[in-house]
Amino acid sequence: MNRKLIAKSQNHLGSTVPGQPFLAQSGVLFFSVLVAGCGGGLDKPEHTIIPLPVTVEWAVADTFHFTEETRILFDSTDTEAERIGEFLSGLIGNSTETMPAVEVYSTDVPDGGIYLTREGASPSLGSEGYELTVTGSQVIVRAVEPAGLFYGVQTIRHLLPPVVEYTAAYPRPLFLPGVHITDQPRFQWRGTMLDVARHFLPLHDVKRFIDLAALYKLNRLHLHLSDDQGWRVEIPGWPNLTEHGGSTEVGGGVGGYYSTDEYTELVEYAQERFVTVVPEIDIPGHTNAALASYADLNCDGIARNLYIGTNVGFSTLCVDKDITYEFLDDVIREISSRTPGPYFHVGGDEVEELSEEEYITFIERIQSIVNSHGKRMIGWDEIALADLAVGSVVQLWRPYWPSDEMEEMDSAQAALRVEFEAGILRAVDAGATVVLSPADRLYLDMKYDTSTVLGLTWAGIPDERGSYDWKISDEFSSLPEGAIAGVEAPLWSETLGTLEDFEYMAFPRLAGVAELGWTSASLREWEEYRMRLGAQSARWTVLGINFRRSPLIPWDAGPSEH
Ligand code: TNX
Repeated sequence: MNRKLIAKSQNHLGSTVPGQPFLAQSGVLFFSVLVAGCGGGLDKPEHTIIPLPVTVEWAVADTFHFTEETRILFDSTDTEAERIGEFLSGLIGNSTETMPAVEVYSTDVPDGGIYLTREGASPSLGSEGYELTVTGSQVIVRAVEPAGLFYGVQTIRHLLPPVVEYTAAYPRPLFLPGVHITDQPRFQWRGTMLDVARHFLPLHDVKRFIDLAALYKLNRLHLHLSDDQGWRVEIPGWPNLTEHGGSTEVGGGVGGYYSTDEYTELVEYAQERFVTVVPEIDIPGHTNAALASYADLNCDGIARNLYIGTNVGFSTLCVDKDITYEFLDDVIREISSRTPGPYFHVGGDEVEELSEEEYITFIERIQSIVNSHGKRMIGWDEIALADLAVGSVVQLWRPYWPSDEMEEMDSAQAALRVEFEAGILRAVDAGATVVLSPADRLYLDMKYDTSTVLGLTWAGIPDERGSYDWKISDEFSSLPEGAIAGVEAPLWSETLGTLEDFEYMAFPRLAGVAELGWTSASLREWEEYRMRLGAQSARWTVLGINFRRSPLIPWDAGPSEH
């Protein structure tokens, strides 16, 4: 298909309808007739940008060609824009003969200029939005904050061919189609979680995961740093935690941990990609690795054996001992001091060895410790039992939210759901916000289908469509919109041993979660999305991602230009 046909289909749509860039009903029909010839619906996506931007207007007569004269420009005081410009220059340099120079902007954007600027950006773009304008002679990215410039550059990346992702053997011509995009996310929390406790991932693997998350404009990386099977971050003064507690993992393999320097390196690496690390130390349960490392943390004073199985619920810190709180104060202070983001995750899930009263008292005490170190507490949804402070965050994970299915449930199960909802709403009333990670939709460790070898099934088998094709505000209609901080897809690793395993469970679903968090429900449409998703395969292949070639997705789909 040549560009003229796209032009025609666009002309037929007329100027872009705000909030509905190209999915106007008639447009889809006309487009599919032109492209597919007959039958079958949409055969080629119009572009391959994920998450889908708010508005995309093509200026098809214009094409910006990268040449030896191409320069990336930034305002003299904007060091962040310079850094983002260097990133873009590196991408372009991968496939052209010369890397574009990154230079201070002086007067007018010259022909061949790519200008990254915070001047003149509309405040309505918010802290992560951007405006991208590509004409025949210039590219301009405007944003209020550096994050927006970074996301504008990620969109440019999606408009460029996959060859920019690696050092090409020989130079190739590169160009960008003429376009005007305005874009900003629906939710401020667009996250994923790595369970490095059940199986440890070395630093470079986590960095790679951060790179892949940033490509899809995800902005939170929750790290599950401790569990029964392993303690994964060094705490000064408590060396046994990592030396002994970090020495193994599920199945008995060699574990590992991040030194304080490595952890610092990781959070900085993430921050440079506008990803906030959310460290989790799961307490009071899921603590066998700590209980094996220090006998004093146990009520009976006897150190536990290391644990390499996958049961949950059997361990707890001794909530009656002072040393428990001295220990936790050290842990929370040390990690918080190395974490630039505002959150500290305390886990709080699946505690079977404490009474409800003991649990509540513990969580409230920990909340004040977290706050005393300048952080906001976040925890799994069980923490809603406690009195939460304004600014605390509840991460909803249990698939217990009331739904239509309740009509078929017995009354005890239905009552449990009503109570669950009431608990979360009570926390919201107290000033907490909610991150949505409903396990039946967003748990990336759930199998894709019954034949998937890796993964678990306890919450369901959400395939690519199941995790993407739902409306947050319909399913969680009783939650005030302002109370929903966003979405996060956890990747638990009981069954995942290597980065390849992690990638297989995350891709393609993580791209869908990114779009769920970024793009309004009114713009998302499964049939159109699966075309854009299919078109990621070329980029994922050159990036070496071990993704699942799901039968639901047309993997060879791609706009014919690139
Ligand atoms: C539940 S989600 C857990 C984890 C498991 C996961 C496996 C949550 C707060 N607890 O301990 O790893 O299920 O899917």
